[in-house]
Amino acid sequence: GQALNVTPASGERTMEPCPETPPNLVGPLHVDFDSERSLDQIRKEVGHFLQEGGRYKPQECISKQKVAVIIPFRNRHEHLKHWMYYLHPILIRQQLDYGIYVINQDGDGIFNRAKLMNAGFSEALKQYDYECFVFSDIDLVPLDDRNLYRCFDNPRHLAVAMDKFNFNLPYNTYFGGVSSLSKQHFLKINGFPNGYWGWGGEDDDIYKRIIFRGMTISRPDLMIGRYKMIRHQRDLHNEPNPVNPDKLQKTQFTMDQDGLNSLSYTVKKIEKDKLYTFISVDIQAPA
Ligand code: UDH
Ligand code: NGS
Repeated sequence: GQALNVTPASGERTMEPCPETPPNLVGPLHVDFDSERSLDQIRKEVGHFLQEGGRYKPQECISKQKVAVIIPFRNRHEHLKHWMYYLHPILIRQQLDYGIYVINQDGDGIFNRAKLMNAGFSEALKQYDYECFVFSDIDLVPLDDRNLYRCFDNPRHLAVAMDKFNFNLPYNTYFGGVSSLSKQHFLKINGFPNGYWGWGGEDDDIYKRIIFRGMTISRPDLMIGRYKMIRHQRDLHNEPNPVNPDKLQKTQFTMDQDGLNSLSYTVKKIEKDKLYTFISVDIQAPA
């Protein structure tokens, strides 16, 4: 039918939904981790677009989705700077209504990536009515801004072509690095497992949860899904845990008891930086 263009009253502007494809994307990006960047410099360069706590919302249109980016974290401050420097401009060009949540594991106990992401989901929802959750490692920067940090009809795996895997998937069911799930998807799988302490397997468990709940994996193509990883040594207190792979045999039976419905942690501190909200959580880690 005929579009009725009602002239807005003086000073008022009618806000349209943002276009399906953001108009300002540039495609392939140059990314390097050589430069020394200070947080202050980055706050100056990208901070003026942001609200306290690493929040952004486009002025020109209404975003399609409210997106919380959840980053499991401990002692990777160098990586944090690179991530903020590259990701904020990308997410702004993608016209997202977004917030960045760095979920810091308090203490020196064994690291638990999936439990931190569960805590991040819960904490982000206390801050804003998010409908989409992007879970990202701190050491992964996309090499193409057409890789949209939003949610799709099915849970999405975004980091499909990492440089360390020769810009390919290491195996077909790989779900590590960066992924997105809508609030609905996340609730449908009872969140992520809490019992994967140390390195390995939690991403495979999440993959299985998704399949067992009748969903499939959405992915960008291998050109758009390219990533550069920041090289690093193995962290302390995150050794490969030999009991983790065995857990994967039981996911189908344990997923209803282990997840969002059994999540327990305490918040130690919430700090709102210009570039991110930093939430320190005690996740009751074994020494
Ligand atoms: N993470 C932290 N601090 C830690 C451990 C993990 O912030 O101490 C977070 C961080 O977001 C990281 C993610 O959890 O990107 C995944 O952990 P990881 O980077 O240790 O996993 P990855 O498989 O590396 O990338 C494993 C060690 C490889 C050593 C290779 C030596 N050349
Ligand atoms: C698998 C791990 C995953 C891990 C993937 C890639 O073996 O958690 O390797 O690891 N699964 C298990 O341990 C059961 S990587 O090459 O990045 O070190 O993500």
